[in-house]
This record gives sequence, C-alpha cells and structure tokens, in this order.
Amino acid sequence: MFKKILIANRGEVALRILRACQEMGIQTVMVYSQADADSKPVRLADASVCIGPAPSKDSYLNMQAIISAAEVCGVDAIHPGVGFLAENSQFAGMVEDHGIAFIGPKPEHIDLMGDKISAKDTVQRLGIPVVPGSDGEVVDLEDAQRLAEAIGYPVLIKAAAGGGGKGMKVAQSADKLEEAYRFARTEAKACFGNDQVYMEKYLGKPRHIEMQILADTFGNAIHLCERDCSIQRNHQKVWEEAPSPVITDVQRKELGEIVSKAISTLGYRGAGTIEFLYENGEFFFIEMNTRIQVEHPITEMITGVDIVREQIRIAAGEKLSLTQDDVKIRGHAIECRVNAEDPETFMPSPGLIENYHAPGGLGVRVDSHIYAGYRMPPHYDSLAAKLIIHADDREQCIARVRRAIDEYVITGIKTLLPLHRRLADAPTVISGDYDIHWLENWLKDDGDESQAAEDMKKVA
Ligand code: MV4
Repeated sequence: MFKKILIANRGEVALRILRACQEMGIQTVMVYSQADADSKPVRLADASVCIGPAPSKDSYLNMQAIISAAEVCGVDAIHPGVGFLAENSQFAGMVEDHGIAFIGPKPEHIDLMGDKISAKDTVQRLGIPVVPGSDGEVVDLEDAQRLAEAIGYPVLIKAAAGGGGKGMKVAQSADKLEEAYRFARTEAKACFGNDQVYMEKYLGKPRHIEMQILADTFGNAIHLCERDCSIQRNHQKVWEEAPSPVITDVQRKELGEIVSKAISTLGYRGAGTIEFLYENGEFFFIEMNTRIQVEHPITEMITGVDIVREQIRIAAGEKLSLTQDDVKIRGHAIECRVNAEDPETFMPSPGLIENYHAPGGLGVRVDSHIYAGYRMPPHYDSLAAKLIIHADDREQCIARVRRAIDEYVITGIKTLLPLHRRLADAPTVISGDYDIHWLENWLKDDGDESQAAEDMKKVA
C-alpha cells in the first residue's frame, strides 16, 4: 500500500481524498495555489507545496509543477480528484513515466472515453445500449442530411471532443440541419480545437441516469447502482439522488450486469461512471467519465462503500474490498450542491464567510472545506459545500433535507440553500416525476409548478 499520496486538487474534493488517506494511514501532500494558502485541506495535510499563482492554468493545471512537487516530496501516488487534470491522459502518462502511480484509469482508457465517438463505438461493441445515430463521424453536410433522413428528426449534432453540452445543436427539421451542423462544428473547433461531430436521435424528455462502477486489476468489476442527476441547469448538476426514484430493482440489476461485464471485458481500472439518458423505459449511453464524480457521496451513503478508499486500493494493486453480492442498497440519499451563487441569478458570490454552522444529526453529511473566516476565492468553481442526506426512504430523506437546510447557517456570501429549500417543497421533486429540462422550466416560471407542468405537457 502507498505510504504517501499527493492530492492534485482543491476544495471539498481535496478534503474528501485527504480523509480517506488519513483513515488508511497514508501521509498526504497537498498542492495549492497562492489563492488557497488558507484552505482547510492545506491546513490538515501532512505537507503542502505551493505550486503557483491563483489562475488554474498556472497551478492546478500546471503538470510540471505538480510532478516536481511529487518528486521533491517523494510520493508514491497522485490522486487527481475531479476536474482539472483528472481526465488528462497526458498527465496520467507523465505521472506513470516518473514511476509514480496515477490513481485513476490507464491513459489509453482516458483517451478512449474522452473522444465521444470512440467511447460510443467501444461501449456499443461491449453490449451497452446507445442512442441511435451515426456510425462514427459525420464528415460533411451531405452525410449529415443522409443520416438525419435515416435517423428521423429531431436530431442532435454533437462534438466528438465535447462534453458538458458544448458543441451540441439540435435540428428539429431538415431545413434547420445545415445551420445546426455548421454551428456544432464551429463551436467544437473553437472550444476543443477539434471539429469532429457525430449525430444522434434527439431525445426530448429524458432523465440523466448514471451508473457507478469500480474495477480492479484482477478483472473484477462491480456496479454500485445508479444516481439520478436530472435536476440540473446549464449542464450544472444541482440536486442528485440515489437510487433513482423511477428505476426498478429489475432494471437496476439488468443494466448493472451489462455495464459490469462491459467494464471487465474492457480491462478498465479504477472508478468510473457510465452516463445514460433514460426515456420511455429505455437506457441510452451518452458518455463515460473516467474519474470520481462530485456526486459520489450519495452512492456511498446508500451502499456503505468508501469509493475513494477503493480507488486507492485498486491503484495500489489490491483487489476490490467487495463483490457484487456484497452490494446492497439501503435507504435513499440526496445531494444538494451548495454553490456560492445567488439563488435567483446564479451569479457567483465569492467573498468572506462571516458565520458558518453546518447541520448535523442522523443521516446528515456535509462535505465542505469552508469555515467562518474563510474567503471563497473567485478563481475556481463555486462549489462551497455538498449537503448529503440519507434516510430509510425517499420521503423521509426529503423531510431530512428540509430540516438540515433550515439548520444550515452560512452568512457573508449568497448560496443556493434557499433554492434547495424550495426544491424540497416542489411537488414535481416530491413526486420524482422530473426530467432534465424540468428545473430550467420551473425557474423560468419562477418556481410556479402549475405553469411549469403545463410547459412540460407542451413539449411532450
Ligand atoms: C443528448 C440529449 C438528448 N438527446 N443526446 C448534454 C451534454 C452531454 N452530457 C450530453 N447531453 C445531452 N445529450 C441526445 N441524443 C440531451 C442532452 C442534455 C443533457 C443530458 C444530460 C443531463 C443534462 C442535459 C442537459 C441538456 C441536454
């Protein structure tokens, strides 16, 4: 097992990884930017190294600085966390070239899944259901027109190097195809330097269901059930839950078996998340994330599995701590992302946190690096805390969400807590009958459920 791990990340996820290391008796080295000198993970780490000024490109994305810190501190492994370099195969390769273990997948699997065309082609060959669409790249407008006729409108043009909604454009009918095709290619080129696009049937009212997997280097692969991440805006998840309120045990078992078998056949290593759209009882693969996810704690709460601990064990060449038969769902979990943002405008709200009192009690977990006196920096994402609630069933879970939010005190900055408190009272959230567009429609109607419900019927 590793003796010392460098955590190449910041904020709540750095703290999360640090906690797993400390419980495993592993020393921690925290790298940080000048803007994070006073951060909680830096204070709690066994050692810390300033790797540069605030801008991410000069610090958390500075591969040479991170690897130099790893060399100087003599670490055995690097955990990349979420975002930054977590899905950068060049970094993963550089780390391993320096004889340091990368706590994550093999570089070639990061590349394979980073390109959405190769990802889709790979998982389809492995038996995972995908959205009907082009067989690979759409090479020109003529190709697009022919494929769209075959698939049937509406169609979605997507960037191969895309993700998170960038380089995506819907064409509702043939006369809109050229504009959509050119827009997607232009945006893909601008955002990713790669204008390759592919086409899929556009699903109008899907849910976003993702399955957590873990695979060790002995061919063992298990799934830790699904998460429903449909409550989102502008491709930013807001409220996530596990298990999904609409997936049955039979569906869960069936999809889980397909996914676990595929991941084992692939020879994948580590934690991963397979993303699906779910509509009319069917699952359609859209993407695979080759890293741990922000929302992993809700899976930990319903299964009792410490996913970060398993990541570290797998990277150290140990077997998974559990088999698929050991995976049982107990109760229900919900995560509210407490972003430092204005709950009306969603504008970032950095600054000094004056008062901070986290809720507690049975089934209440707060994953956060903030504290009274901490200054939320403006340089990075706005995630200040994750309020993770667990209870015996969904109804009690939502009731506990309400109680925990009523108890949560954060002053000095604005946060999304008021939004989450309204979501916990929204009939559609309580019924669980939402899709990926519901939140944006609900916000447009200023949280007026009746109007949003009418809107949903219109798009059906
Ligand atoms: C789709 C789709 C509908 N039909 N693909 C958004 C970014 C990337 N994760 C894929 N996305 C979508 N792909 C087809 N064929 C709708 C979306 C989508 C979405 C997906 C999941 C969660 C939130 C979303 C928000 C907008 C659009």
